[in-house]
Amino acid sequence: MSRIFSGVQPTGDLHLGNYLGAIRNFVGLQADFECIYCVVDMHAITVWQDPKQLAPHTREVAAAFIASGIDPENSIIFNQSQVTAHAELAWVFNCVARMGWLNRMTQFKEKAGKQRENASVGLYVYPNLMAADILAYKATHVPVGEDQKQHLELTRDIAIKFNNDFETDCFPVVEPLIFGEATRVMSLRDGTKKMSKSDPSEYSRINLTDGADDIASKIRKAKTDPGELPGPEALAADGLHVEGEAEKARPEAFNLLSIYAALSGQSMAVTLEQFAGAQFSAFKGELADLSVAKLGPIGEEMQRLMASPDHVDAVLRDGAERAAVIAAPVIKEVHEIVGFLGS
Ligand code: AQP
Repeated sequence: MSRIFSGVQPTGDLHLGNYLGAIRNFVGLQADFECIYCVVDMHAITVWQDPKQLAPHTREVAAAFIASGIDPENSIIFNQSQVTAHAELAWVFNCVARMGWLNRMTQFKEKAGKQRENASVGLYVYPNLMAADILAYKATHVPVGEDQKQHLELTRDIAIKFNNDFETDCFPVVEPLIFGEATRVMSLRDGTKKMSKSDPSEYSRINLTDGADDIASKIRKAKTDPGELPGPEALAADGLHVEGEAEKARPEAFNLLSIYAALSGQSMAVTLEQFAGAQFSAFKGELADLSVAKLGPIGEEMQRLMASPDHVDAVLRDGAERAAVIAAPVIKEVHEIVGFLGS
């Protein structure tokens, strides 16, 4: 059976982008794959995290996984720092990956920004740890949002170089799984920036734990433009996606429409047909109702789970034990291949 690995960082309030770009897709994969879903707390500390908040944030991601429909009996849910294989393999990959490869990573450039000299070394080698997360389990498929595609390509490069350098077929070449509508959800305040946990504006994102009033008010205040809603004429020749120039001209409008399409489960073409020529005020009302209907039950279940931290911690402990059993022979194999004495 093919194996899935994916992770979410416990860096703050989980939002609609994390849900539509990642967590929602994790749920459906359980029927066809052996799934390992990780709360990547070691990735989180590549930028400063308040130690008092890291554990509650870790539980929040685990709660979001379970509340969204990931079954901890079948799938493995755990936090990364409980399984030492991630750090061990990441060191080996630090010695396989090339500086030139990491220098090309756009996420580092975006996150480090003008503070490059002051960024942590961990942030720079973040993609090597991500490769270790995936390959410690020899996962074959990785569901990610569009924004993580470049890191996944680096994982493939590391696997290929490791196999070539050591003349082995130890690691599989992983495939990204990128899903349908709204794989990149943008900020509600600026349609050119991705919706993100670390955006200082609460109004830039819909949190999974937001109540109905907050969801409605954030959508009501979402940035739009003075026009009416576009129709199917905005579609590209493939009839499926929005044409690039049209999207660039009205990023906020298309972001809200693609959120509607993703939450309703209908295509962008049908959504454009439905709202062609409508006023934003009417559309926003429908989007708010749909968002509350889809996210409300998940948020309530998350709150219920987070009120029982012992239960969530037990799920994470059990998952870590099961994950460690899968990773142990892979680490042993890597030690032997590299030539470490005492393997
Ligand atoms: N805006 C987004 N649209 C679609 N998918 C998204 N993801 C994140 N933001 C969006 C997907 O969520 C998964 C988990 O992301 P992460 O928490 O590991 O890291 P991130 O991509 O850095 O997420 P954030 O929210 O932007 O966090 P911060 O602010 O801490 O950096 C990934 O699969 C990602 O693609």
